[in-house]
Amino acid sequence: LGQKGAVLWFTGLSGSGKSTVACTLEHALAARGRATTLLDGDNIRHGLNKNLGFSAEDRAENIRRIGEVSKLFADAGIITLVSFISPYKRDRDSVRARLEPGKFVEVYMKVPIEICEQRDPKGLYKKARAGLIKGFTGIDDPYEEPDAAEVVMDAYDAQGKQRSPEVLAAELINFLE
Ligand code: GGZ
Repeated sequence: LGQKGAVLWFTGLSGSGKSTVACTLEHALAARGRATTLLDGDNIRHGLNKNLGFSAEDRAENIRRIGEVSKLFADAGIITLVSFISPYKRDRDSVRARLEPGKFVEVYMKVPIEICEQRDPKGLYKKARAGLIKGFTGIDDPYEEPDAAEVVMDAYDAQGKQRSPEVLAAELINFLE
C-alpha cells in the first residue's frame, strides 16, 4: 500500500452497502497503520452540502464538492473513502479527471435493485413507491452504471450466497496491495 493517498469512490444504489463496506475497510486500513478518512452523507450532506437536494444539478454539485475535498485529502497522503450514490457517470468522470492517474479508484457496488429494496434499511424505497419521495434513485430517478470501474463488488458469490462486508473489504485490500 505504501503511504500514498488515493480516493476510493464507492458508487451504487441506496441500500447497496457502500457505507457498510467503506466503514469495514476503513477499520482494516487503520489497523494496518494507514491514515484514512470516510466521507459520506452523514458528514457531508449535513454540513458542507446542506444547501443541496436531489435534483440532477444538486447531485452534480454535491459530487463536485466531494471530489474537491477528496482530492485535498488524497494529496495529503490520506486514503479517502467516499460513499455517495453518485448516479451520473459524467459527475464521477469529472472527479476522476481532477485526480492524478491511478489515484481514483471507482468501486461499483453491484447489487440488484430488488435486493436494495428488500433491505430498505431506512424505509425510503417504500416511501418512494408510495410517492412520498419523488426522484428517488432507481425508482423514478436514474442510476448510470459504471462501465469501467476499477473494482466491481458483486453482492453474490459463485454459489449465489450474499457476500459479507468483511469479504468485500478484504477484496478491496487485495486490490490496493
Ligand atoms: C436517492 C435519497 C433521496 C433521493 C434522500 N434519491 O440510503 P441513504 O438515504 O442513506 O442514501 C441515500 C442518500 C443519497 O445521498 P447521496 O449524497 O449519496 O446522493 S447523490 O450522490 O446522488 O448526490 C438516501 C437519501 O440520501 N436520499 N432522498 N431522492 N437517495
